This record gives sequence, C-alpha cells and structure tokens, in this order.
Amino acid sequence: MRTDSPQTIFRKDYTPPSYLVHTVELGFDLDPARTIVASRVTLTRNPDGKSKDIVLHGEDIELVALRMNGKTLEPGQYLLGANTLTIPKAPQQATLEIETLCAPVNNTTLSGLYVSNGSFYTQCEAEGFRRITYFPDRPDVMAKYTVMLRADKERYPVLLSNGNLLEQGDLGDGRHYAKWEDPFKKPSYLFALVAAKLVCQEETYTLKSGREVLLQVWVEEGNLDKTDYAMQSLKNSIRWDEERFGLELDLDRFMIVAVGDFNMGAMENKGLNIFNTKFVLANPRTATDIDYAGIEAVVGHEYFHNWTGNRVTCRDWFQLSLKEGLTVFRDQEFSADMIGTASGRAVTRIDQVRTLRQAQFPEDAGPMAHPVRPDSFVEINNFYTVTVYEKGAEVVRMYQTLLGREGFRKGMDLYFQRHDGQAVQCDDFRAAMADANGVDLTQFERWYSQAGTPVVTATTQYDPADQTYEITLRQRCPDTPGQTNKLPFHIPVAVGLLDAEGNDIALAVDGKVVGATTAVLDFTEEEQTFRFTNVKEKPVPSILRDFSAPVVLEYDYTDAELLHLFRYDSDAVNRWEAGQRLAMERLLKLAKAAAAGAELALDDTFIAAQRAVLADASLDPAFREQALILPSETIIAESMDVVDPQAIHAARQFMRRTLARELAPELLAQYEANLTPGPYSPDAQSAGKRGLKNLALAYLMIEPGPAELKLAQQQFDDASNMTDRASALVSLIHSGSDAAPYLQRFYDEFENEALVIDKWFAMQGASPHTGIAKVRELMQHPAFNIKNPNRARSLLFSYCNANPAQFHAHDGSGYALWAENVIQLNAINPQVAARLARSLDRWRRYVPDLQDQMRRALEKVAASPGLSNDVNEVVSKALAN
Ligand code: B3K
Ligand code: ZN
Repeated sequence: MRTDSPQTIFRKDYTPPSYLVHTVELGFDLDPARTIVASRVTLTRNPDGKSKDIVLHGEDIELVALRMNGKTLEPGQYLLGANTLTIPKAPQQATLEIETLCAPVNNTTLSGLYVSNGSFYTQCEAEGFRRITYFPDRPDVMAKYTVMLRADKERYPVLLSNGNLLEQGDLGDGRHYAKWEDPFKKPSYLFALVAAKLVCQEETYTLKSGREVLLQVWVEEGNLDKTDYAMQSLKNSIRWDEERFGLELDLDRFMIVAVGDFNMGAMENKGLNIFNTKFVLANPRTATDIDYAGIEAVVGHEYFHNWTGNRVTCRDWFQLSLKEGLTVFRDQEFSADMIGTASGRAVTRIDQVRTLRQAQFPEDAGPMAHPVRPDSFVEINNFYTVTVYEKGAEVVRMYQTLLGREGFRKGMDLYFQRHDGQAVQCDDFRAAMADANGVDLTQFERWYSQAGTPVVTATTQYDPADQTYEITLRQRCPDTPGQTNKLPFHIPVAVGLLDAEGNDIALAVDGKVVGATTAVLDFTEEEQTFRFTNVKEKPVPSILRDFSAPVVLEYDYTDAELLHLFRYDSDAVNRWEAGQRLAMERLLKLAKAAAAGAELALDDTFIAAQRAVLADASLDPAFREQALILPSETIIAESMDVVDPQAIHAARQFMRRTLARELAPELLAQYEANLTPGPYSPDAQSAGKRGLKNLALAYLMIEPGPAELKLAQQQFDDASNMTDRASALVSLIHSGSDAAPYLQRFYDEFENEALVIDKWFAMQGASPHTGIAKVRELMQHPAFNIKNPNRARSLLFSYCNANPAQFHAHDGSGYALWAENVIQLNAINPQVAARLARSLDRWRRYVPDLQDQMRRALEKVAASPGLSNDVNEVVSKALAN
C-alpha cells in the first residue's frame, strides 16, 4: 500500500532517465519470509539526461546495504524517500551494489516476488521490479541481466530465469543454485524468476532457418496431462510469426510456466513466460472449447510479444498500446489464420466486435474513458484496459485495412529495421507505416489522442436517372473526461451494395472502378459524400463491412433492408450485424414495454428470420450460433438513455422464451444434427457444432418439459468433454429446475481441479436465479478464497458484471456486497480490487433510485481508510463531475 498521497502522472512530463544501465547482476537467496536480493548494477550518466542524480525506485523492500564504486554509502550520501532512493550528484560512471530484503510469503498483491502454493514466482510489469530491488524501474532503461538463484533443493527443485542456463549445482546444506543469463538487453518489467516444484513437457523444435530450440511447458505435478494444447499452440505461434511477419524466435530456449495465483492472463517475460493456469491447462475432461481458444490466443499473444514488446519496447507506460494493441491484433490474426476458412475468420471477428460493444464502448463512454495512448494516470495498472488492448488492436487493424496486407507488412518491416533494441512511442509505429507506404497518416494520430467512440451517421440517395448512389457520412465524437470538441478521425469505411436478388454490385466510386465488391472509403472530414456510379437499381447498402472501424454506425435501415442483409450479405460480419440490429430494435421496445408493465409481443417476421438462419445448413454452425445469440443485457443497456436492468432482463428473456417456443422443432433438429460423436477435438468446426447444439439446448431449456429436462440431464451424464458437460449444467441451472444434485455431482467430481471449480462458482454467480443470499452462501463455501484472483473473479465478478438483474436489485444488496469486497480486496490485492471497483462505472445512467444507491456505495469505498492508488483512482473518477 502506498502511503504518500496519490499523484497524477502526465505524458507531457516525460524526461529521459538521468542514468543508463548496462549490466545487472542479481543474486537471490530465496526464503519465503526473508529473501535476500543482492544487485550489482553498472550505470553511466545519460548524455540526454537532465540531472546528475541517480534515481532508483523501491517499494515494500528493506535496504540492507548500499555501495557505490566499492564504497559503502552513508545515510547522508543518499536520500531514501517513500518509494525512491536518490543518490545526488553521482559520478559519470557508477557501479552500485545494493542489498535488500523482502518477504514474498506476505506479498498478497501478486506484484513483485511472491509465493503461490509454496513456490516462488514474479510479476514485474508494470512496476513490480521495484518490489524486488532498488532500480530505475522504467521501460526506457534497458540492460543485460545475469541472475543467480539459490534455494532449498527439495522444496524448490526447479530454478528458472530469463535467457540461457549457464550452470547449476549443489551448494551443500540441502541448497542448490542455478545461474541464468539473458543475451538480450531488456527493461526491468520483463525480468522473471521461478523457484518451484514443477514438472515439464519439453520438445526440441526446428525453426524454418534450421536452428533448433528447446520448448518447455512447466506445470505442477499432476498436470502433465493438460499441457499438450499449450505446447501445440506455442509451435503454431512460432511458425505463424515466421510465415506472416518473417520474425524468428531469437532464443535457444523458450519456457512457459503455469501458476495458479495470477492477476491477469499471462506475462511475456523474455524467454520465461509466466501464465495463469487458466491459459495453459486443458484436457477434454476439464476444459471447454472457449478455454482451448483462449489458450491458443494467449500463448500466441505472449509469444508474439517477443518482437512486439520485448525486442521493441515502450518508451514510457503511456505508450502501452504500442505493444499491447499491436500484439492483440497479431494474436487475433493468428487465431483467424489457424481456422483458415473465411467463415471461421468472420466468426472470430464477430467475437471481437462483441467484446468491443460489451466492454470497450462502455469504457469509452464512462468515467475512466481515456485515449488509446493515455495522457495521464494515477496508477498504471488501471490502464491495462480494453481501450489500450482491444481498441488499440482496432487501430492497428485499420492500418492494415487502409494499406492492405502487403503495405502493412512493409510498415512492420520498417518498424523493426528502425527500432530493434529500442524503447519507442506509438508515433514511431505510425511513422513506420506511413514512410514504408509513402502515405500521409498525420490525421490518423487522432485515434491515439482522442478518447470516445466516434458515431458515424450515414444517409443515402439514389438517382435512377443518373444511376448514381450517394452515401453521405457524418462523424461526431462525444466529449469524454478532460476532452471536448473532438476533431474528425481518419475512418476507413468498408462498403458494399446489394441488389434486389442479394448479389453484390460491381462498384465504381466517383467513376473509378473498384475492382472488388467492397470499397474502402477514406472518410476524413466531418461530413463527406461518396458517389457510386453505374448503379442500375436502388441498392441496399452494407456499411462498415468486417467492422472496418471501431465506431457506432447509425443508418436508418428499414426492417426490409435488414432482413435482406441478414439473408444475403456476402460479408458475414454485416450479415450478423443485420440480425443484431433487428433484435436490438425490438429489444429496446420490449424493455420500454416491460418497464411500463405493458404486454410484450414479438412479430412473426423476426421469428421467421431467426428460423431461416437456424435451419440454413449452407451456413457454418459457428456462424448460426453467433446469429442466434441476442445482444447481451449489457449491450442493450448501452443503447438506452436510462437503464432499468430488470426491464432489460425481462425483455431479453421474453424474446428468448418466445423464440424457444416458436422454434422448438427446429431447435431440436439442430441439436440432433450437430452432435459430435467420437473423440473430442477443439478444432473450429467441431467447436462450432457444439456451440450451435448447446445454444439449441439452452433455448430448449428455457421452459423445459420432461423431454427437454431429460435431454439436458442425459447430456450431463454422457458428455465426453467439459464443453458439453458445462453447457448441460448451465442449462439446468438457468431452467430454474432443481439443479442442486447436478451441481453437487459436478463439484464432487472436480473438487481437485481448481479451474473447473472456478467454473462451478462462475456459473452460479452469473445465474439469474442466484440472488444475494446464494452468493453470500457461496462465499462461505470452503472452496471460496478471495485471495486467489481466479476464484474471486469466478464468483464476485460474475455476480457484479454478468448478472445485472440480480446485482442491481432495488434493495441495494448487490452494491453492499460490491463495496464490502472492494474494500476487503483493496487490502489484499489492489489490482484485483480496482477491477472489481469498475463494476459501478456506469452508475449515472441508471434509474434514479439505483443511481442513488450506487453513488452511496462508491462514496463508502472512497471514504474507507487505507485506500490504494488503484481503487482510489477508479472510485474518485467515477464520483467526479
Ligand atoms: N503484458 C502483460 C500485462 C501486465 C499487466 C500488469 N498489470 C500481459 C500481456 O498483455 O501480455
Ligand atoms: Zn500483451
């Protein structure tokens, strides 16, 4: 916990480091309660620096000894602040020897060096290294590291750090050591060590160049039956980066280590990636299709960071999206390429659009809104956000949309040619893209500097005499905290035109033949008109194909036009989108009716459209599943001026129930047509079938009769894999029937599989039948442990974020639970606490009585003593005017 008052840090205040570090030698005597860290660092004054003071960061560590150039520094010769150690007027060259003490076993923040299940792990990004030793802990200080680890041999048989193993051996007295050297210079946030009782799956792998590398996946004993998919994903990632971007693994050894206590998904430490077990461990019995896809994406993501993040890193943390946006884009492309089919790609794209609408658009419209490259922060850990990551990836994707794949690759090549081994800025990436392609991307900078989701309004006009079709686009971007009067963005708007038969029309824009059935319009002004020529009939426009920009598109589609697109659009993303629009229009009306206590009704046209897609065997099951998933309650809420969570829930439930009744025979037919007998495989085809089948089951279980109940129970009993098992259980829970015996059996069977027990908590936390009493009861369950982030997320975050109708109960019980737990977590793990704190971000948009109660809950947290910077920033921004 920081004791000094929270300070806002501004991007404009960046100053280069006063000293550069060349080498770092670290010695660890690992002991849970008392670890001694000895550090020898060579520094020289930075010619670009502005001061002669050496400034080191340190947090929650005890300084034992400090020597400079061989001489002990007396207390008067240095300044020990709350979180800094300054050596004023230091010489041009200095070798510092620093000895510190820390207590990993007491480190519940999971930042720095900590203990999980009796073993040692580290997490240094963003500012965890300073919790290990005093150091200029900033990403623009890059150095070469040598690391000596010493620990008890029996308790910690495996000693790992970055790079290559130089030597290892016994020390006598039951202790042993290992010495590691990382041949590449790196910022301190990429340092890692592991001292643990682990086993590994390993393999030598031959790179395209013929060089052999050692790949290892380290896990706790008993989990070696769950490492195959991570290893396979790692090999696929290595191959993909060679092929798509010409980037080779630069080390002889690449390690992945899985740990059960971890704040986020995984960490790209050089050569030693540390992962949340959730993104490593999988076998058919314990992991779902979604888990498998998550493992592939995260293994890819961390591996791709080796070039985008590690070889070229960030100058400062405001540039975080330089590595994160780009690396998310790369992992998205990797996952899409792994599926290979156009339809499979579209399904991954639909998932990305859903994430943006579910999480990023709300963030962009709320109190924590910030540009992809933020201008200020109080706590950097609060800025590992969907904006920096997912919107950042959209920004990178737009370069590719504007420049084409080849042009994008040229830009990437130039970026590495210019900046390998450097710590740079988002502007440098943009400059490489512009220079490699000889284009002007000046205006494109606004995607980095302006927060908020742009709204693009389209109007159209057809002139039958001229055979021209005009699309006029207007853009605006709402004000966000600290930013008003936004300037126009450079928006690539992909457009196609459909004729009455549903075929794509050959396009010519302003007389120029496009040569494709989709044109990418360069939309740069506040208002711009694009003129399609030689258009023989009034077309139906398909605008923003493949979701070509992270914007809200407003266009006054008629129902008939949407039905046409839903039936025929060759762009699968917009085909899906048409269905979402059809549903959303109706859901908003239903929610209004529900709030007014009026009768609810659903039109046959909509039902027929859903029926047609469901039964269309020419479409991939995965696409049909996507098409039949209605907009979530959160996404519906974002489209309303005043949010009434219970009315939204009632509206959506009504629509689902009506569809279930009307489509019952088709749903059952699809259930049966999409069984996947034989051994389990997580490939996209099979996963898509299971997805559609289990969606059908979920619908059939909304109002189950004995036959439907039996179907779900049987699937639960007979399932050969977790996807089917968990889907059956969720459908039983949601049906409102007595699911308790099944929950118990599930628990008993998987009691020793932590990741499955997380699912057990999560499915209950998110069930609309789970009220406050049940959540509180589950929190008393012996398996609940708030200190474990996965477990805390599984129950609390599910309830607060994925169960809106219950969480927003009018008695305020959800908010009371939220406040208690934010306060409790604040003392344990500020990063996790701050994430939970964000559940009330959108409080101002709710019906007045809920608003009042949320404000009081926020005020309660804000007033609680000992608040971390993390939570303080979130709640004070939420309460600010
Ligand atoms: N770079 C890490 C995130 C670190 C978060 C620190 N609070 C994981 C990733 O994006 O790959
Ligand atoms: Zn990342």
